[in-house]
Amino acid sequence: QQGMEEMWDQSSSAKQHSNIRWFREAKFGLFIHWGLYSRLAGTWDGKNYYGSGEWIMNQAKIPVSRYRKVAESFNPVNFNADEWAQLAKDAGIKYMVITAKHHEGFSMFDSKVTDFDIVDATPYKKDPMKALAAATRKRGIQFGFYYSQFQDWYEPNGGRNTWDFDESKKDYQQYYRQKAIPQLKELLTNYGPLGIVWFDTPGGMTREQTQAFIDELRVLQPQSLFSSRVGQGLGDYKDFGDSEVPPVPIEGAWESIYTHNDSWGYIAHDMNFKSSHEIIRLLSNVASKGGNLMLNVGPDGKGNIPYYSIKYLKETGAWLQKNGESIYASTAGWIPAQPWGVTTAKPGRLFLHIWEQPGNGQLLVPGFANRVTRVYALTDKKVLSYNQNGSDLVVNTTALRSEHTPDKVVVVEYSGTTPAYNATA
Ligand code: H79
Repeated sequence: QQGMEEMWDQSSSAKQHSNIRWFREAKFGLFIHWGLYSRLAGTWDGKNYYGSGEWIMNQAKIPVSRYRKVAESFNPVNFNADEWAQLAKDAGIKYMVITAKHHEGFSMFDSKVTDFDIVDATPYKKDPMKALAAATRKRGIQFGFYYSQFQDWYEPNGGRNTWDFDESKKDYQQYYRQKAIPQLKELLTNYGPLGIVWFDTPGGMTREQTQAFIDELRVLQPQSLFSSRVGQGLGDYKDFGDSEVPPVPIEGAWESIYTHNDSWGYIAHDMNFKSSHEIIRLLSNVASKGGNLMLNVGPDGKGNIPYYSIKYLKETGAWLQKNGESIYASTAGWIPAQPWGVTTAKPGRLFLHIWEQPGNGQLLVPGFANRVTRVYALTDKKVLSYNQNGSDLVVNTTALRSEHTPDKVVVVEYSGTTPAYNATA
């Protein structure tokens, strides 16, 4: 594995993983939280919990002995890998990351490391990840696993179960050696080439140990990207905090992650789904800063993706069908957010994502010094008139008015080199 250090050491931000390009161009990912918590659906002993469904074991302080029994009634007979992958495809999704193991400690894949896994502990007895890896690959969608590498509330030496186990007696290194690393090796061996390994909430390791942890896994799949939540400033791309978009464009590869409703894991009483309008604006907003949006859905314990997630994802896909040119493989817009919306860019073109059209139709693009050669609506190529006064560009958008989309895209073609980001525009 000569030359691997150059390939992946993001600690000096100038270096990039050699396989980062697909990720940078992808722009839209689907995150899936699915585990035993999905079967509990936010309710334990008759009490409803809010927030994050995947935290119910922690919130209700459910003892391992009782939590284990949840597996006996986890039987996702409606799970259909092709339907999930096709939904992702129809939504315009380019990569999918699913929870192989969340903090609850339950493995949603066939693991020889433990019997607390979907094949050994549930009546379902099959490995849904095998089918999903195949179904996504068939459709050209990059496939990846979320793996909670430190927290494991099922294991005496795993992170953060304080209600069953004594923190002071924990040996985290033993947990890493006996479960996390062997399971990650299973995931990196048994499911074909992975696009991403998505770590979360690191703990108990120094920078050197984190580096060694990465080194040991990297050998198995040098092409796979590791998320920055592996910890200690390492990883191949940057993940911001949950539901966070940076205020200004950010260099390098990065991702914002959002839930579709208010929870990652399925909660039956959480109906606060973002509409397709909100998703589309979130997507263009994140793209306008140069990043990817990975949007999460939480399938239920039977394997059904919630009705509103299907509906709004498909609507988002329909918009992307017509407007994807302004999103995929775009870079951050060099004009900052305006009262009417945001911008994304490609060489020689600036895309105006018009969320709110000015009442008189006259759209001001400040700080536009390059000579404009053509302005047109992206979907129907209808040419729009414009005026350039010094560095102000004013586009007459009245011809756009009949369209009712959450984000009407206008393309501005110009000559000259791509301007630098103009924070004051
Ligand atoms: O997988 C999702 C979260 O479960 C995980 N990261 C995303 C991708 C995550 N792990 N830790 N945290 C997020 C931060 C912890 C937040 C908490 Fe709470 C606040 C834990 C307890 C209070 C949220 C609200 C969860 C339960 C109530």
